[in-house]
Amino acid sequence: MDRDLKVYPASAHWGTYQVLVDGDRVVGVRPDPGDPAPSPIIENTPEAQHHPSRVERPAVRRSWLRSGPGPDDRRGAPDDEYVAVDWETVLDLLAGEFDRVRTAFGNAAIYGGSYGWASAGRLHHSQSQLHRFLKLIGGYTRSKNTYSHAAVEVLVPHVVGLQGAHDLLERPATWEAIAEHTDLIVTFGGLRISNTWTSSGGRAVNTAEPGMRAAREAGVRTVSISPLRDDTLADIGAQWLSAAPGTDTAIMLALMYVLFDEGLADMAFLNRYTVGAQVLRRYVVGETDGVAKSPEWAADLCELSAETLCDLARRMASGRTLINVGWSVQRARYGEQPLWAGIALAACLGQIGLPGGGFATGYGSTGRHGGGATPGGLPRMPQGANPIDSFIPVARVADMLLHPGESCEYDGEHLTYPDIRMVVWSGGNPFHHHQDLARLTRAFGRPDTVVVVETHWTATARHADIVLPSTTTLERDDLTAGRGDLRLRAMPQAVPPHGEARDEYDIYAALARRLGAEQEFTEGRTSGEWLRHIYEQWRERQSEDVPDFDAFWAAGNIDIPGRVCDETTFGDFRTDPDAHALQTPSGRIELFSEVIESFEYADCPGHPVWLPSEERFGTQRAQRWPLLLIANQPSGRLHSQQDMGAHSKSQKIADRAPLRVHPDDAAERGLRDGDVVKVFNDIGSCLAGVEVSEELRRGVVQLSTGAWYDPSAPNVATCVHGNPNALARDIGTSTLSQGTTAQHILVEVKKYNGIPPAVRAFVPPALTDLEPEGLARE
Ligand SMILES: Nc1nc2c(c(=O)[nH]1)N[C@H]1C(S)=C(S)[C@@H](COP(=O)(O)OP(=O)(O)OC[C@H]3O[C@@H](n4cnc5c(=O)[nH]c(N)nc54)[C@H](O)[C@@H]3O)O[C@H]1N2
Ligand SMILES: Nc1nc2c(c(=O)[nH]1)N[C@H]1C(S)=C(S)[C@@H](COP(=O)(O)OP(=O)(O)OC[C@H]3O[C@@H](n4cnc5c(=O)[nH]c(N)nc54)[C@H](O)[C@@H]3O)O[C@H]1N2
Ligand SMILES: [Mo]
Repeated sequence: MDRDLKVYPASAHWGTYQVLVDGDRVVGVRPDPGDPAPSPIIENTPEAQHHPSRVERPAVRRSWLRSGPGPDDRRGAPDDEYVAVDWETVLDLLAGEFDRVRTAFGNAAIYGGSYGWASAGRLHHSQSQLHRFLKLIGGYTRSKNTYSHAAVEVLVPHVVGLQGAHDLLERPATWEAIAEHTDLIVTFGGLRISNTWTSSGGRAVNTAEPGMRAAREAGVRTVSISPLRDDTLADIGAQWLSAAPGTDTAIMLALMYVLFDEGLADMAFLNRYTVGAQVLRRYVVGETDGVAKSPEWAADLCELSAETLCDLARRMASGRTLINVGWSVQRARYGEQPLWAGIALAACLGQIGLPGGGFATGYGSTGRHGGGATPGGLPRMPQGANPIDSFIPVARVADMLLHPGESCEYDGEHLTYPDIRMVVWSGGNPFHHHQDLARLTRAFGRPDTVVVVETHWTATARHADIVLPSTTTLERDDLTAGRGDLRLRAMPQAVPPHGEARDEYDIYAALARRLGAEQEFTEGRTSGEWLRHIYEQWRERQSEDVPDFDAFWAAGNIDIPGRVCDETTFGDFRTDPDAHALQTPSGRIELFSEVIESFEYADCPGHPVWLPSEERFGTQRAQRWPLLLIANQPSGRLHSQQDMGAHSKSQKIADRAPLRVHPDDAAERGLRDGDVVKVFNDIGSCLAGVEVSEELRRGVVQLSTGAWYDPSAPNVATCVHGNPNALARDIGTSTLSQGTTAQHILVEVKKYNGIPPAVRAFVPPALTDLEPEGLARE
């Protein structure tokens, strides 16, 4: 069968694999023979590559073409029409619009934050191309931090310094070191195996799953604090503590209480390596506010018994313990607190800086954690400087668009939202990733012009005035590696571009030409010449001998030189806290931060505290919306990418995203496997398909992110396909980091009676050819 098929190596954020090509078409995939634990997500690729939802030609919204730039609340209307335009015409139009906006309003009126994961590939990385272009035409308003872990990025540098925060994210101890040294992993948010299938840039081989298994075989025990049993692999035998979501900080404070109370806290460590331990201790034992953060106190909140918490604290103090805070836990209201309390708890145990012990964040969140580090960097497109200093914290995008001129507090800064006239998005899908999607639609109605560069007609593309078709990774030559990866891999083009799709490099080069910045953008190189150039520049920076580009390309991959496999984070600091002082004001771990205290934020004071989120069991809000929806990462794909692919499709129930419901909650509502339900609250609603499951704690329902937003039947639901962000509140973690809080959503669920409307998310909008009267405006 394979005889006539060509086989190409492919790399994606979900790993490296092979695509099977018949003529111009991708007809199959198979795992890379060298990958011990390939991900099933690769199965989505063949269908997604040639799907009717691909953007085939440049398209312009008919009403924008007719009426010109301006606010328009019909952006995103399901019945909106587009006109197909040839490349030269659309590039002229778009260049004219860039010029109009920068001349009339200044470059800060262009929002180019363009958050999103795009595709693997160091040269054709979508945001890198866009940002380089925007910087060269005068700059743009940018976004700071990520949806993934904004609270880590903003809070943790205050607590352990910038380098410390960097090391936690980029150089955590390897799984091998954990296997050798760790007795107990206590992980808040599990170690979700499907999350380790992906990491930015992809990985040459998936080492996380084998690493976890090897650690188990070496005797490492795991306690998983999580609402889902299957957040850990069944066969690593983790103890599952199904705490109420959003109560991790209370649990950690109670564990500290036991350590202080029973004389198990390492006072010598606290004195030598931290500041603020006494402030924290007084708070924990109740001297500050009259509330002892005892196990009994926490038990009411987290719904684990006081005894369980006492036992856990003693176990943690009796051996080498690694505390891991998954990123989900901070993707919630007051998400800074479980991070800070987790660091404080690890400090009380006195094991920070010991191999296999201390604090970590991100094991089980991506495949990269525990797989080594590449401090020598990777090949990259030069980025240049942004002449404009306007920015927003990334998850405040709807606020910015809706409230120009209003202020936003963030990490000690007073920001003023710019008046955005033009939004340019490439390589991201805000109608996947942002919260309160109906509100986001209103926000997208405000600018004069919205431009989206996409491979597919996502909901975001359907909110754009100008849609430009991008090639996929299978349609261009590139190279990739993830951070900490074993090998740099060639990604040769496997099939011709779909329709009229172009590489983004060529799109921005053509726009730069029209805007007088061509030479600066291209530096006289084609994309093929750039590929060679960024490789050779990287090669020169390496201290070891590395093959030249031609040898690399012919070999298909090379080992990445200078990889390090760390045993521990903060090892040097522990050895000598003066010579290796942290980059904090005190040089120590700040369990109390004068800087944060000085901001006077009620939602993030100067030391870790219990702040009760509304989005929790037992709150007033929960009386109306009694089920806590966990909007975690999908196991069937990366975010919204390739949602139409075979593997993702195989998980749908009645064409919709699967909603897992505990048997008792299902019985109370008369729900059975396969039912279509409406999930709703005061923000919005969506339809989903029921899967009754004992893998979750009672009261929790799970609806992973990434079903393409489908607002085509607004009388039935905000989204008929099952995107949880139709129901998520658009509110920041706190004033400090303003991260997204979308992991937790209080909802109610009821059976949908009757025939549910068809899912139309993957049906592209009506596209007609430009009429003879052309571009004349009414
Ligand atoms: N409720 C809730 N919401 C969440 C989360 C959550 O836990 N709960 N998690 C959040 C997190 S951690 C993240 S990181 C975000 C992720 O949000 P996003 O990163 O925005 O999600 P993706 O689906 O990966 O979007 C990438 C888009 O880029 C497009 N694309 C791929 N390759 C190319 C290319 O080469 N060129 C161009 N132009 N486009 C390309 C894809 O078609 C896709 O539409 O979601 C966040 N949203
Ligand atoms: N297959 C796949 N893998 C992915 C992604 C994807 O889209 N698909 N996205 C990638 C990205 S961009 C990121 S940032 C990471 C995110 O990595 P994480 O944030 O770690 O992943 P999530 O799946 O959102 O959450 C993991 C688990 O945390 C648990 N949890 C939720 N709330 C709480 C809580 O309050 N307390 C406790 N103790 N546990 C809780 C849930 O049961 C959930 O399954 O994943 C990456 N990996
Ligand atoms: Mo993320």
